[in-house]
Amino acid sequence: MKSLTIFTTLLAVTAAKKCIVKAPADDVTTDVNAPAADGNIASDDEAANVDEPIADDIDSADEKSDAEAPKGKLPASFKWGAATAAYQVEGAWDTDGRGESVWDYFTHLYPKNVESGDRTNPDSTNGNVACDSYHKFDEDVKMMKIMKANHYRFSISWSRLFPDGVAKKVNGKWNVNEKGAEYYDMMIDTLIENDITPLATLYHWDLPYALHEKYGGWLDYRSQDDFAKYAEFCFERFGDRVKGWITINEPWVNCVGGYKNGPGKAPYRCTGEAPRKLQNDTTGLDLEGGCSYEIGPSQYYKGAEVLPADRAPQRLEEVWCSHNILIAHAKAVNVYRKKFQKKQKGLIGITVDGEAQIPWEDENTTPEELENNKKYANLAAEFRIGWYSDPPMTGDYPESVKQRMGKDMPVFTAEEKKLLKGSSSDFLGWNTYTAHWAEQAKDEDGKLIEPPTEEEASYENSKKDMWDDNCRGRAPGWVCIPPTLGSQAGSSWNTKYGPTIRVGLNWLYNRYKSILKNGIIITENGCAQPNYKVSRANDQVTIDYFKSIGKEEYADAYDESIIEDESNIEGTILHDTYRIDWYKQYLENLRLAYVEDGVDVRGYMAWSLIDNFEWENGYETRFGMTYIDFYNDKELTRIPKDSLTYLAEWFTENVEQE
Ligand code: PNW
Repeated sequence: MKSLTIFTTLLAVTAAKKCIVKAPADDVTTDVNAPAADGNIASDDEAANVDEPIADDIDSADEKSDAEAPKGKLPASFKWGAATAAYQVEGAWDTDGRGESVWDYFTHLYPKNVESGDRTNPDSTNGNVACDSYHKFDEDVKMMKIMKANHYRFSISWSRLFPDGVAKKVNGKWNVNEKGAEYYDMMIDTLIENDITPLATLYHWDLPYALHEKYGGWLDYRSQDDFAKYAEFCFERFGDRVKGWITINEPWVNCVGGYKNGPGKAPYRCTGEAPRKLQNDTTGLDLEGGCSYEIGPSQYYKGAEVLPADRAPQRLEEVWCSHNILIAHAKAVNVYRKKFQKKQKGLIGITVDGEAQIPWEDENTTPEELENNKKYANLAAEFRIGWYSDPPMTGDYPESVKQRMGKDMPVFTAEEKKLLKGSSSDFLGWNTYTAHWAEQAKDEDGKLIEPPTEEEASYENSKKDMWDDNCRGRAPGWVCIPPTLGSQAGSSWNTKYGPTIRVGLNWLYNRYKSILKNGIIITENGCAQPNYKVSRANDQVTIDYFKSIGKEEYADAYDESIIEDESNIEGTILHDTYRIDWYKQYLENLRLAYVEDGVDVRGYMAWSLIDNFEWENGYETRFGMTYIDFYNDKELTRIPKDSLTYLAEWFTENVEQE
């Protein structure tokens, strides 16, 4: 295998500190480069090798023994599996009494907000049928077996259990849609019979539409208690068998995608006064849908002004969505801890997403500038990840975010802080896909932009001096201007750069290791292969850039031969070499984070088990390790891709077998 050099500067390296640390999840004592106190990965000064242990500051005796030592493996207890989400796979949208979620309602209202390759097919722009896992779960289990999964991460559809979103227990009886609950009983039992441990997510973006109509969903503080009640039902009903709970999936994507960057994610709230476009033409492959005004009267917090129903999208919506969702998470955890955890002995945590941040450098970057960019990388990570991961760990938002947001930042009450603090201390879920470069932004004349002053601090100014992206720039339509950090995968926002998982694991672990009891679980990682919509073969600009800084191997460019060929399923779609290389790079970096850096990482869930409804990208972007022909195959036959068996091989070679 071609060796990848981890170059120090990209890892925001500080001086090497060598020490002996106990490997977290087993009894092996491992020689590691200890993570530095500033939140950045600690390594040696010079190049290190991804294939072999980081070696540069290691004396020759160590080098020799490292070279001869068997490759460090992950422990037998390592959680290994794949992930999906209810709305993306289940289908059966109105079967057995299921209620509508915001995804049902808004994809039906604005089908043009979803990409489709066949608009004559009314199910191509929504999750009405999807993979029909509601009826074909046995087929999914077969795929898990091929990859040798010992865990499966799935999500529960809130509106399948409580069609109007409101869970109530009256005289000892829940108002649950029993048929819906039986579906999850069946799933959980089937998994256990197959020696696969269920890892259940309570909320993966499919808010009951009734709550959106009633009070604007996450924009209203009442969502917190409704979520906690729904969670209570799930613990009570399924907690005898489910020992791993994830409260919320990716609050950032849910809130920023749904309440700001519209029309991407339901409920299609867009920043400011973006003009409403009416549902009309449903032909063609584009994204000409609209922002939604359909929303209930909301109060951001108790006692706040009541915002009228059917209003245009407002400033700060995603900030308040995040605030309420984080408190909702903490309230659900509180219910679990108080009523169930002791008896059921499960673990509970949140899953956050966000790019690891790599300080920008080019051939003109001075050492001082690089130091400054490292600071900005940490700052960018605090905004992108810490905003969501700090509250459930430390009980509050990062200082940097509060300072820069000023009076626009919601404030947790003392009681909320208490609930939040340590609410994800059992474990932290992290979904990792891509990395960003970060640096202090410059104006048109090349002068550094200063951070906002105290008076200037606001939502709009909070990041005025910060730049971070995985492309050097963005053209209209959010098209990437190279160079890019890693090669362009099949989604515009996603580039393949394996070290991101190692950098991010170190950042998170350094920040929370005194709080985390059972480490970090990678709850999602994966890619869509470059495809007819998003690809960039022979990316010479990126190759030249990496050459210019002496790190050619990081260009990771590809040629046309790996781009998915729609007319030939037997070709690059099933023989998904780009995806295989993705998993190879990321898993190797995860392994190194564990054996070399001493990061307590306890699991890895690949996204995704099967091709599925990729939100605004519909069925046109495939993240699966299993192919499904959504448009032509009524049976929705599951066909394993090469990556599914590759993962089984990786597991056998790199995880201790019992
Ligand atoms: C995740 N980004 O979404 C979700 O949890 C999955 O449901 C989804 O299918 C998968 O990743 C692939 O998209 C993300 O822009 C969407 O950084 C966008 C981003 C990250 C995660």
